Amino acid sequence: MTSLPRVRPLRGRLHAWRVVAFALCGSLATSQPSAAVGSPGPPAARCQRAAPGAVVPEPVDFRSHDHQLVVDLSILSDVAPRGMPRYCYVLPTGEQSPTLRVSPGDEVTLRLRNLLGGTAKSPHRAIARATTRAGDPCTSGEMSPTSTNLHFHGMTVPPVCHADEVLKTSVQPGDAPFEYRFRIPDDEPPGLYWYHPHVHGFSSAQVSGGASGALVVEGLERAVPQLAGLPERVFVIRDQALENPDAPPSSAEPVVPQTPLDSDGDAGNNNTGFGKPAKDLSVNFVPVPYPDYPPATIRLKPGARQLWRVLNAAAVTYLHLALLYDHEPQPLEVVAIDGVPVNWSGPRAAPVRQVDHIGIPPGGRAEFVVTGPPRGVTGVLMTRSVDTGRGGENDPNRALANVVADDRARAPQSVMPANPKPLPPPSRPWLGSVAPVRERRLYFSEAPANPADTTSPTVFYITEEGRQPAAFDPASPTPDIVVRQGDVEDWIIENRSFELHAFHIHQLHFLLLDWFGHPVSEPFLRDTVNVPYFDLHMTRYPSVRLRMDFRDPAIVGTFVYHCHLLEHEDGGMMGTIRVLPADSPLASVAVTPGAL
Ligand SMILES: [Cu+2]
Repeated sequence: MTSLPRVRPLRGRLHAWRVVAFALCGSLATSQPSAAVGSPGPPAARCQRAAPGAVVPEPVDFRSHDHQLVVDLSILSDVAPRGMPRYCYVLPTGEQSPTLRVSPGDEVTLRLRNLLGGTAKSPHRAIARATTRAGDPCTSGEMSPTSTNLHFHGMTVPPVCHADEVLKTSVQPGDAPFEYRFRIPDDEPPGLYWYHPHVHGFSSAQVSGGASGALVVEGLERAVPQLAGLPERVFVIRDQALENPDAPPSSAEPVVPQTPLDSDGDAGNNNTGFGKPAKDLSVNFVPVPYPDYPPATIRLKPGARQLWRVLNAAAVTYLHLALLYDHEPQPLEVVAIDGVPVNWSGPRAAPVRQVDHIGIPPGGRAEFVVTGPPRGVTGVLMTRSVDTGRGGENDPNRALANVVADDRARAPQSVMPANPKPLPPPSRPWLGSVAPVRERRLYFSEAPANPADTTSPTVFYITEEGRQPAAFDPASPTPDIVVRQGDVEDWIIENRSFELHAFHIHQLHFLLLDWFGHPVSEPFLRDTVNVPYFDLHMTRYPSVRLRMDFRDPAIVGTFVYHCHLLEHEDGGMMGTIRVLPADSPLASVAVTPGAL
């Protein structure tokens, strides 16, 4: 799988890692009253979480009606019993993190109320405090522990206030509910997207505290007819600070070297597949804490086939999923990546890609069909270890959930429509067949804040070749990159650091052309991709080549690209891009040394 980090095989019973060319290497009514949140309740009970081992609940579905989705969400925070901050999105009816379900052409009205209480801490507060102009939430740019906003990850929605703008939009506690209103584009690929806060300096704290939810653009069965009539369910996998940071690893694990902490205080990669992880994981808020990883519980009728829509909403943790029955990896029939059907390039592409493991970087999504275990067999959904580099976090092997064959298992709450109409043909030529007008080279790098003190905090950069590395500056009025709407560019993203990074850009999808020197031919698009880490034995920096699509006439304005490991983004690894109107003079587009 080309966009995956290189991965160690599990000891013993799993098949050896193979290089795979395919780069996978009860609903509520809308129109809730807007002011119905009322008293948020006692602080310790605002963001309820399940007990370890619990049956994985499905997030409540919140569907559009008559092409309108109207939803009131409040963001709350509290402190868990062991002192960790929690965040949650709550409906007026009390459910957390609803799955918003829309169709192309629908109008979304989302009223966000900020009820944060000020429990967040960020090591990057000094950076984030650079601009403060409180008042109008569209222009304030306030970035503080209690500021918040929303990003609709993957959606091709305009980068303007009230739609999907995160550079200036900031909602404070006490503000009136802030209204997001936008139309789902007619050509939005059907699949799994998500929403989360995007306040620079505080994204990691809020997201790892639990502020995230799924957004489904309906119609995947229109691209993949094999899905017609299939039950489907959403799994949101989050990470959070360790519940038991001082515990030794389970005695069932081999003894491995002590992991050093990285500059963020996370357990560093020990390159064994075992030992203390950087973060705990949860599955739809059912925690699976270190050191014993008590699996959550997923029940299916024996042999039942379901579409699983899996979102990696972790702030820093890479997922590498496998489904084992009697220790044997089971086929995962992948139908969409990052909200895009795997046959998006056209009818000649296969609608289903079969793999037996799949990597998902932070921010990424994978949608695949599984077949439940036969009667009498209990399977396990696990995440295998990911080698994040000598400078990366420790992402060891661990179970996520037992997958139990149960004749009495409840049917999932959602079923794919039975008689799908085919999707209309795309409005623009396939991105892979469009010649780029320009090539740029960008690179990830890291450096200690004080060059004379290698133990000082790490500053994170993403820089266009030819410019000086500089941490993201929210006060800067000058975009880092300027392009023209209508253009297609190739971007080479290099990694000059010793850890994995995940490149993400707002407002558009891109085509992966080359991963770590290997040309790939993917008939689908992504919005988040791994960039392999550098190590001293390498003779050149690892890179990916991406074809960037600025043809969408709705995407004009200024937005961001960044690493989706949110500790890195908060620490400076973000840049701005301005897409000028198509008729702008060419001279206004910065042409870099790598231009074609
Ligand atoms: Cu990163």
